[in-house]
Amino acid sequence: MSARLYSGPLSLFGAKVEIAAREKGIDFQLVMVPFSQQQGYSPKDPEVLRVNPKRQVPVWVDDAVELYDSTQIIEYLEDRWPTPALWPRALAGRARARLLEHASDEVFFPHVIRLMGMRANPDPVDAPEWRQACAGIESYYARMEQALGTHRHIAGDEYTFADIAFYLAQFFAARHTVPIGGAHVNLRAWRARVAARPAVKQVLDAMASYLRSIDYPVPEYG
Ligand SMILES: N[C@@H](CCC(=O)N[C@@H](CS)C(=O)NCC(=O)O)C(=O)O
Repeated sequence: MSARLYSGPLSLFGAKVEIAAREKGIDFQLVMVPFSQQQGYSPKDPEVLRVNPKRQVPVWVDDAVELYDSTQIIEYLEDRWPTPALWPRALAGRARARLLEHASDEVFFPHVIRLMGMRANPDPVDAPEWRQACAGIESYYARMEQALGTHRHIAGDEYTFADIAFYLAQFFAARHTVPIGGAHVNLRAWRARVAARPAVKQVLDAMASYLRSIDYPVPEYG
């Protein structure tokens, strides 16, 4: 049986794995679990419940392994399908790319999650928590703009999992009103470079179609 990836139509972490698997040309089946804006991930997919005690997507199942957590899964994909490599070969570069992938999920994205949580409030823009989350996103953009400099990619010149993670995270930030501003010329050029990759385009186009199908706005993502 071919490998299966359980994901959701608006799952950043599922999309991270899907892009990585497509970049590597892996033969896998994408299973979109039940999801709606109103009900969230309900009912939970039985395979997700069986494999992941955290009851979350993404879940990866193939003949050799059953895995959950996007970072665990991409590490396995890299070991099992090493070409094309999505971590740098050199030790320091590899460590830096891993840290940036982690920071995208655990430092940058939590600000976006805060914005998502406040959207239901009558006037979230007035709340100090809203302004703090926006400031956190903006200061991360400023740091990445500086760090990127003339490099082609987030962790140096090679395209890595760190690019995939941060590309998706900034797309969600843009969806929640904080896109990369025009002053960040390096970051915007990087965003266009990553968006042009066929694997990224395929996954983002599907996410954008889903958003349009439920009448949600789609930010500029190229
Ligand atoms: N750290 C996990 C996060 C996974 C996660 O937050 N998944 C979300 C969708 S993007 C989910 O399944 N949420 C449903 C729930 O928590 O019940 C990863 O990297 O895979």
